[in-house]
Amino acid sequence: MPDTQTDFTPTPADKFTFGLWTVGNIGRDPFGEPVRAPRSPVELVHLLAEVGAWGVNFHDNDLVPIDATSAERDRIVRDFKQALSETGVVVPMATTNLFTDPAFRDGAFTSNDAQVRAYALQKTMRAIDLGVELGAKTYVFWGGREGVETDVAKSPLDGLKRMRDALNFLSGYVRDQGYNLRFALEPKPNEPRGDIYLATVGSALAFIQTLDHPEMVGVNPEVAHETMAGLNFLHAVAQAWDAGKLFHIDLNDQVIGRYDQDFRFGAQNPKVAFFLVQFLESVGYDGSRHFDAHAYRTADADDVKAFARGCMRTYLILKEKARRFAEDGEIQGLLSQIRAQDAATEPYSREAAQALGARDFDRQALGARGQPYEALDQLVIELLLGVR
Ligand code: GLT
Ligand code: MN
Ligand code: MN
Repeated sequence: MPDTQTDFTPTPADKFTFGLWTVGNIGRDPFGEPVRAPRSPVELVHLLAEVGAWGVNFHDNDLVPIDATSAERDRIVRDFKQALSETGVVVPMATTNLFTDPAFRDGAFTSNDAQVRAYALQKTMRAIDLGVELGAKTYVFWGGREGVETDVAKSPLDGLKRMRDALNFLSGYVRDQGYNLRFALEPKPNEPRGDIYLATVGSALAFIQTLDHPEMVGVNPEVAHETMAGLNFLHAVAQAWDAGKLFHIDLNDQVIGRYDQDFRFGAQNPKVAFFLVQFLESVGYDGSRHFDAHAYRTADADDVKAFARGCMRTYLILKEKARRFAEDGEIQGLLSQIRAQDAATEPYSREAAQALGARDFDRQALGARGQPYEALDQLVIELLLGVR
């Protein structure tokens, strides 16, 4: 039965990555202490290699503690590089922790304190240097603390201006250093701030066009974040792709209306995950498939591996389902039926406008036409449930 296409074993070509903070999550939450022992970056690289991941991503302080001396930094980086070369695990993406330290309690790039903003820029320049040294080509900006609990604290226009100033400064830095690095903004509506600036993928896409170097900056949409906002994740990803801005993606799962859950990919909404995988594979997205998720707090060390394997396996199963969808005669027959009345929209010309103005439409006949979307959707459900 299983052949090379259907044994669901991850390969480097799948570009599956995890952050150190994902498989390294120790299960702390606002109500409870850690439940899992911390593991070193070296141990986590070996764990990722064991489960078959291609790459590892990190925040500066996932690797090097914020208070490390430069000698400690050098030793940590040397050991980490050795683990990478022993395992073949690569570093496609890096980012900065601008949210844990109390200095960032009122934001980093958008703090009301210019010294905090300057410190955040310095910390990010150093973290960019570290990421590039380890091979990162994408640099993520998740502004968890960039926001407010009350709008009396800060004008949202100041928030936007300060974000723009910071990104312009850092684009200048990357260009000046000659780094081959692109930025990916990761929107989120709330948590940990009451309201985070640039709350959705759409907001980020519009904001990017106001930057000094928009060509360097794209987005890193996360399933859970758009879902928290009650939005359709596939539509957000499609818009990013359409704009040439899908530089990275954070895959996980989330129930609408709940706290930020970061569940295993496909754990909650397999149908949503299916259309997402089908989209990424069909358009030819060739970036990392980054699982920004963590195991349930109930998980022990073995269950963390089950979590990581589950993310990748579900992706590959859904990719196989997408292949079957494309080959399913009944599904494709209904799709052709739906598209039978389709034709390209004629571009504007005076003649085209005149012809359209003179055309007769049978409005009642148009309104009387139905579409077999119930039948088609049921076939998708049956495909996903494994009976076709
Ligand atoms: C944090 C957040 C994620 C971001 C990470 C990058 S950190 O865990 O919840 O969505 O991608 O900063
Ligand atoms: Mn998240
Ligand atoms: Mn994320």
